[in-house]
Amino acid sequence: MFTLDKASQIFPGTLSADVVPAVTARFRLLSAEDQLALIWYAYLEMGTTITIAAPGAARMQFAEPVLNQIKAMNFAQQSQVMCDLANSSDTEICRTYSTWSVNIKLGFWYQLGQWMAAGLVAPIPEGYKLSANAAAVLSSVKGVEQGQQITLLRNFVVDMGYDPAKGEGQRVMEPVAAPTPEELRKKVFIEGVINTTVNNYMNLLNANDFDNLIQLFLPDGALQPPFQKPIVGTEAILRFFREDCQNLQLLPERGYAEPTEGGFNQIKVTGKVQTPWFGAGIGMNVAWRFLLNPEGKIYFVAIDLLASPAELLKFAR
Ligand code: ECH
Ligand code: GLY
Ligand code: GLY
Ligand code: GLY
Repeated sequence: MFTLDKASQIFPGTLSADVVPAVTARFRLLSAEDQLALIWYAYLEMGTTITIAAPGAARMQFAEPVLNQIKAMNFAQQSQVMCDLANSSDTEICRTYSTWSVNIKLGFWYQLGQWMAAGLVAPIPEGYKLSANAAAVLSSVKGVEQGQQITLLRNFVVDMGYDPAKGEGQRVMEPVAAPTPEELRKKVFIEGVINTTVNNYMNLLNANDFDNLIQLFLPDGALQPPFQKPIVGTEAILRFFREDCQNLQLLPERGYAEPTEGGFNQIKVTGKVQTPWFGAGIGMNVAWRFLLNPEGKIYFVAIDLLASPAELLKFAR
């Protein structure tokens, strides 16, 4: 029968954007000063073509005490805090940072970026010169498509801070908003796939209806986000949905379904995903690889960030 390991290998011809983990690994080897400057330059450059949405108050309230603490510091102290975060030093602020959900971390840096631009928080020193390695990493970041760029930035931000519990500790997340009312929900159409579970998955996730969405999964089902290990079991998956997946826009385009052993079905769908941070400004090219049991419950689904737009049209096994 299917094991998780075997399930994760369905549709092995799917090419994901390996450049993301590769560049992330090179970034991690840089000094804290280089890391911060590199992000600043990349962020400035991206800002010339796309707009990032301001995080809402519901999210920012959690970061506010630390943000105010930083705002009250002098430039030297502020620079130290930012370097500590990049260095994953064991400090109070680094420990607090690590308890935050991804979107709170992003909101925190969004605010610091605004304050850096306004002169309220220590800027990257004028004339700062990136090391040769950092310059090479920056040029790699600039060279990839935008969906891959924001994935890199997000990785950089997620990796900062100091977590003594290694992800097992208490998590601070923004409140979960009410699901979209039934009458306002739009339904997806997927060319080449007629499958209730897959359509429900897309529609329920788009409506932030996580309590119904989780019912589509088997109790020991798994979901594998891009470049991550599978999240196993409905309790952990539901927590991930509530913490990390609000207001995503899934735009599946086409797919391919076929029966496989034991009465299971494997279904690959490709299309785009938008994050609320950039709205329609950035469509990430993704594939969903589903493995459904004979009753149509999800045993496994992987979400891959695709290497290139050409992957959107590839359905061979
Ligand atoms: C400044 C300089 C100093 C250092 C720092 C700075 C600030 C940086 C800032 C960066 C902001 C970056 C942001 C990035 C957002 C990226 C979002 C992404 C979202 C991807 C989502 C996907 C969803 C896929 C999924 C699907 C499913 O079906 C299941 C769930 C799930 C400049 C001050 C640090 C401010 C805002 C990449 C792909 C489709 C798996 C989630
Ligand atoms: N945490 C997986 C993603 O949002 O990309
Ligand atoms: N990972 C969730 C988001 O980007 O909004
Ligand atoms: N404004 C960005 C977000 O809600 O994720």
